[in-house]
Amino acid sequence: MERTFLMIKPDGVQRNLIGEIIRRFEAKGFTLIGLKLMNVSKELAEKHYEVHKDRPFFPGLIEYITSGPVTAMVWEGNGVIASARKIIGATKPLEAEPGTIRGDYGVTVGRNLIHGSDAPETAQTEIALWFKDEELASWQPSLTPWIYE
Ligand code: FUP
Repeated sequence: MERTFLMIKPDGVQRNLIGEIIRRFEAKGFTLIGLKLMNVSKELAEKHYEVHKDRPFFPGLIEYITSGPVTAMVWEGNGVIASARKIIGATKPLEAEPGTIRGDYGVTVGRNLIHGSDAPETAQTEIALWFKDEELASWQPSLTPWIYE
């Protein structure tokens, strides 16, 4: 089963969208296997966004991510990495389709509510960066036979 790392950013938490966002992935049929509300250190934020370290928006991005608690999550399911990216929508919320999280709730790229891993390699790296093995639950919800053939 594939796994991805999702993080509700400080704006999503402050705007009381944690439940609404989790609901969308639950309703789709994916399984929540890791969940924590946490403050993010500058060091962790910089590691997570390392690929962007030379971009002009990097300092503002780090300030935003460390400005208040985030909701770090690991979700499991067939095709969950690409599917979660579709559910999240385009990076710039004004370009994100209505019906996506960013399309429904966001306006600006610097407050785009949620992060989702973009590929299997980044999912693996990000899960290892944010979670210890023992923080992840391995379980099969009773609905699984009604979601997968
Ligand atoms: P995404 O994978 O959709 O989160 O997008 P990126 O990895 O390209 O960007 C990571 C984060 O950098 C975005 F969520 C927001 C921030 N960013 C900006 O603030 N300005 C930009 O021009 C591009 C990205």
